[in-house]
Amino acid sequence: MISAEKIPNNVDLHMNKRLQRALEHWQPHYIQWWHDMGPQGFQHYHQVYVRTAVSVDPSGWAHFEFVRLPEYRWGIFLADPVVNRTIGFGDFFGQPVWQEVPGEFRNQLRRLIVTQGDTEPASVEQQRWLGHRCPSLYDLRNLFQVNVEEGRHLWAMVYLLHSYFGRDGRDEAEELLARQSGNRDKPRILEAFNEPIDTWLDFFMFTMFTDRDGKSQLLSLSESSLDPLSRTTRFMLTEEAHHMFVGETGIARIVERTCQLMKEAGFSEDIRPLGGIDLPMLQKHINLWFSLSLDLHGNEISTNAAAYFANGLKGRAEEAKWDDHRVVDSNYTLETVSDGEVVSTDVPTRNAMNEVLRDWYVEDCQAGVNRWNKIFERYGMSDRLRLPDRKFNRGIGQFAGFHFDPDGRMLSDEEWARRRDEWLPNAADKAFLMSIMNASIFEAGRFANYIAPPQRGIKGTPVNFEYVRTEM
Ligand code: BYC
Repeated sequence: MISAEKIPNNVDLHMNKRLQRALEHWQPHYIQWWHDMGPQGFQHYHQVYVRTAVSVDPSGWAHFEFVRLPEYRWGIFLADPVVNRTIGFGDFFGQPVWQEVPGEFRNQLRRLIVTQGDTEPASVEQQRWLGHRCPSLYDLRNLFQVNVEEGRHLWAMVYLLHSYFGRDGRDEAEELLARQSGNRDKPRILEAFNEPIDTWLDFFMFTMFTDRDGKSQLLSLSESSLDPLSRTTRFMLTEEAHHMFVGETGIARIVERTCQLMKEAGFSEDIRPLGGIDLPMLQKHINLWFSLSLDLHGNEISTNAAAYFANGLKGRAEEAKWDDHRVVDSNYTLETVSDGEVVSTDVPTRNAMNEVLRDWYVEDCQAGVNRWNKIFERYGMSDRLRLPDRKFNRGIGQFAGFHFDPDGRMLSDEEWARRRDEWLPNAADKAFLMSIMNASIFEAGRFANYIAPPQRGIKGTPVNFEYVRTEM
């Protein structure tokens, strides 16, 4: 039985019989999915110190407690309504926002919500074995926090599907539990969500770069003229911030430890014999996850994106910062490939909305990389990490099917095949990472050799707090 008391919410679930009935059917399937595809080996005998959203006001929503993961209280929350909110962009600019889905935009909106929803369980699936190689209890707890919140983000999208899309929505909600990351017959929709995440370096890069795509996409959806979508995604963004914190500080702690080990090794780069993660390895993983996450923004030139913008369904990040909200007759200059050469092309800006959002994303990533580079400065080292050119290693869009080096120089197929391993992780890199992550560290306050401890614990707890407890 669905009990509104057990499901924290601010959508009057106790009065909404239709939603209760839909959830009654879906929720047991969700729990089964969590058991089958959620964190493996940590479902029954572990209590995890996690935060649960219990309301949307700043003081109430971050409630911390020890819970068994399958008993986490996944809830449904919308950010508070903005009084007299009007549509902020596109052809309907200035009109009141919609509280219901207009029939003519039903398919487009459903597609956006399903695509967003699909990524959430996908990421949990990708990360489900990581607990067995955790670098510390602190990191294990952070992994599970991210996982349960991705689960909640799935609930958020399912709430919209159940409430606004009738039978189709209920079918789509079931499908969200049926597709599986990496499954050949029923893969997840977007490619980066079918890549395995089996090392902690990949996990931190994923939460840095791919969750940041989550941030840019959620920011653009939070501008939507469909008010419930806007309010749902606005609240999701508050949780997303912690996921990026996990990624950015995770890599920062690895960089810190790498600098320490390089110093110990007499400023040699070769710290693999000391069990450390060397700089080329870090750079290769940046190259991989940044390029995969660039792909998630879609094609540079997209009539889908133009239609989403025109209809007010999906805007730009921080739309209020722009002067022109209709964008009817401006052009955007972007790079494409023509006759085997990179050329500049002007396209109507509406058709370039995926690229406009990608610009925002690249800038936000660059700021994070700059913060990592400060660590080298602190150690008096001249090494630096960097983002590759956005044409590098692309599988979606104008540059898919061509090869570029990290500086954006076009390469022949042969040159790419010869040099690929300089820029992207290969099997030997993976094997090395697995070798230094072959055991989990479950001792409170201890950290794997390749990563520095964090500066502080979660919610004022000491770093040696027992964040995950085993019950016998
Ligand atoms: N992989 O016109 P285009 C997150 C398809 S992450 C495979 O560019 P559009 C999170 C596309 O479907 C954020 N296929 O498409 C992070 C289309 O197919 P059809 C997720 C792709 O629609 C970490 C065709 O190519 N949120 O939250 O303008 C952990 C034409 O492309 C890909 C969203 O995605 C790809 N990467 O743009 C947990 C927001 N890219 O119709 C969670 C909602 C494109 O020709 N989604 N295609 O068969 C959207 O805004 C848009 O659907 C996209 C694509 C930006 C993804």
